[in-house]
Amino acid sequence: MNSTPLQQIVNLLRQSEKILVLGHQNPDGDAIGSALALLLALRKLGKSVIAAAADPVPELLDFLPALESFETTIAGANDLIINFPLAERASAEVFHKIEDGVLKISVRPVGGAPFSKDEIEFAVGEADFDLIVCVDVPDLPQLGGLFDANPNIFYDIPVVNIDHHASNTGFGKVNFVDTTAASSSELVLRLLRSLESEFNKKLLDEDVATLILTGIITDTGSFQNSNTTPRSLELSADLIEAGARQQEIIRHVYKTKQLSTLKLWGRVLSKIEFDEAHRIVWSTVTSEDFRATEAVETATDGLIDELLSNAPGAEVVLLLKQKGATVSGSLRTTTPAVSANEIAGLFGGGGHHAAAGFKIPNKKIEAIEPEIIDKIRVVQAERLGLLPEKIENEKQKKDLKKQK
Ligand SMILES: [Mn+2]
Repeated sequence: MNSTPLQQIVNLLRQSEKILVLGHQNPDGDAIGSALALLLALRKLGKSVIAAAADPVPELLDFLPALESFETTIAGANDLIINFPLAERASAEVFHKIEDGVLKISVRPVGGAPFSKDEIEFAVGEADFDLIVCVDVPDLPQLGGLFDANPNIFYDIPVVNIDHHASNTGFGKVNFVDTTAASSSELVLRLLRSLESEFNKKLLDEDVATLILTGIITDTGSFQNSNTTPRSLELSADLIEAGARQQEIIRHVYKTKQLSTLKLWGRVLSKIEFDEAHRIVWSTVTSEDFRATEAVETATDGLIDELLSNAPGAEVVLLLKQKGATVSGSLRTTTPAVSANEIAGLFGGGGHHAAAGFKIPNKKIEAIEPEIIDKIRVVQAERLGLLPEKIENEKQKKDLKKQK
């Protein structure tokens, strides 16, 4: 086949009627914006579309259009589903145990009468799709619970892979992967333009434009990160012309913060550390920070960009977060000479050249922070030509700078 990935995707979408659009777990503005923009556009073409990611939409993004169509589960092909119509009951609790080789499920009404046998309906789950489109997903395990619950559908149903991560594994039947794009949303916009000319139908309305612009704005840190390209600015101008609600996006994503979030950011920014010689800036969010401020986990969204803007002279910016038993790291680099993707790779992670991340299970930040910083120091020392025993010496450091 000598057609481009974009043409192949257009053909697959033309042939498909029931389409599943998936974003990565812990979905961000780019994953959600891409998925919902595609969902709205494909529905305009008469397709039946479901969009999903393994985790709910962060509170920050609850202004986005079409959110009611964003699911956190898809019915598995092997699932037996039991429906309990709530009727007058407020809610219900579910308990289960396995006893003598029998799975026993109890359903207890909350407020209202007990359930009776004849109220209950049985159904069989079926993953009834003829095409899967993954957006902003570097590899299938990044789909999280959606992949774990339905691994077979990714072999039975053709998969389209639309992404911009440098670490993308090319897992699709068709791979539209462009690592020079600042966001997956930009790639979705290019796809929508192809679909518009192919079907001779306008797909880019105000809601679709707002969703795509959200992806671009969140992945470029509102055009502040070094991954911002002339193309992302051009496309954003087109989107605003098409009616994208840029002020609404900025207001929700950057200007509205809960008190608990401000307290958390204050704590994290007050313990910011700067290794001037190695040009590394970092800070940490410990379990104690979350506990003391009562902030939710998503309160750290955007915090790495705040570190970045508070770190002139830094080439590597790192934020370490404790999430349960796991330490997760977000990395940004400010010069093309240092790859965030490569540094994240030292810790089993990956991402883009200027932005990447990693996860280290079963560790406490306090225990692992020095080791992580030391490894990054080694990378920087090598690149900057620093000799380990001399870096504490201010004078020599300045001399080194002069020589550059
Ligand atoms: Mn992205």
